Amino acid sequence: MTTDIAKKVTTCRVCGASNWQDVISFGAVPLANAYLDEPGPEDAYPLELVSCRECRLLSLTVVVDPQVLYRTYSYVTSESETMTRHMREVARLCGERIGPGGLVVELGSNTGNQLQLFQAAGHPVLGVDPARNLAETAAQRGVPTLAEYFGAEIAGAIAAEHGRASLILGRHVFAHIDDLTDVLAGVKALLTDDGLFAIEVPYAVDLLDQVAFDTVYHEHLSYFLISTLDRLFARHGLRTVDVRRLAVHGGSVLVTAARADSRWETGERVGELIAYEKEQGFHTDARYEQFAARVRTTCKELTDLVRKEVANGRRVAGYGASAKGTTLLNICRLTRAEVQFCTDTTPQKQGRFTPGTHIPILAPADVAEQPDLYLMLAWNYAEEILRREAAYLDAGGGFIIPVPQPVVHTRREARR
Ligand code: DWN
Ligand code: ZN
Repeated sequence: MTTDIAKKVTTCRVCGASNWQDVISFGAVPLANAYLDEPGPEDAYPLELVSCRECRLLSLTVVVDPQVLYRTYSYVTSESETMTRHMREVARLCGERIGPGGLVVELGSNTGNQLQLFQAAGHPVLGVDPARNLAETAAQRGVPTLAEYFGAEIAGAIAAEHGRASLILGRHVFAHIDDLTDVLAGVKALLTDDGLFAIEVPYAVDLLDQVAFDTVYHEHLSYFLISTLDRLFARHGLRTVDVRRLAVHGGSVLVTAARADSRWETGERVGELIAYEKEQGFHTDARYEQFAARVRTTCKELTDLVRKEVANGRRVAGYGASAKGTTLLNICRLTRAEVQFCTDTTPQKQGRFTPGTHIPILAPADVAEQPDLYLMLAWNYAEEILRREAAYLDAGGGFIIPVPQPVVHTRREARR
């Protein structure tokens, strides 16, 4: 499908091959963050995963125009305990390596929370984020932010005005970018000779192991293995220096790279994970076939479970109108008939409706009567939410955690 808004992927954005394995097709799905002011007709685009047989990039088959996806963006970096702790850890890990005083540039800097931590440690900072609404909020917080898409041209302009960067950071943004060549050319233009490029991306190993199929939506164009990223960096004159597995967003990796000829040595974890991916079959068609089968099972079990609870007179609502919730509700065909409302702490989402499924989104404080069960659409924060909602659980409430296999958590039991 090629339209003005969605263009078909032909060659692999990492290795240039066009030898794709079809993994799974979810049909046409609306954009994950396109919350509606009123329920009504919406555009939907094919949501299909393919795997490159040359480099094992897992990719969507269409690229939706980033001007449509990101110019105004409703996802605001979470200020939850989990995410705040995590961002401190990222600032510490990266800060330790680059030493004091160097410029830190963040791509997809959202409202500037991460950069504030670098500012507090004495670094000059600059955010780059195409969302004008978010860049404005960041600027009000004292985080200078360019409302632009990062690439070679912008990188040159930044280097000329601010000097070169000791660290270029991109948390959950690299997997959203189609033209990786332009971005990596920008990285090379902007980094100091021994500067570091650090990205945090969902790890394809965790996506498959956790059956986290709901993290597949049009914003996430790529799902990376370390071996795939390593190959990408090498193609562009960079070298992987380190990798750390992280629990955030259902399993992510913080991957650090530097210029191929820089002083940095490559840590052991890089080779270990590359070997692990091979051993575990992530370079074979069979591993992706198995994933597709598990997705179908999880989806069916979840739909059956929710419908059964509703048929038994239980009231079900969604907890967190996340982007992945859009995929989950649409793929499992759960609509307002099953899920009466969703709660979400983000003011920009409240009073609106979920894409495709048209479920009203409420502020948590506006829930008049708690449902019997919450379907946890922000399951990546499950631990924190279960702790925070102790009173609701004590009063007999329950949470359905949808992946890897749907499980109902109540005070009395965890059942399937
Ligand atoms: O890459 C992306 C990731 C990092 O963030 C994006 N493309 C979009 C976004 O994905 P998401 O919307 O699935 O992310 P979250 O952080 O899992 O979203 C959680 C949602 O739930 C937010 O809207 C906030 C809300 N929430 C809530 O209502 N109560 C979250 C928590 C922790 C809560 O207690
Ligand atoms: Zn490839």
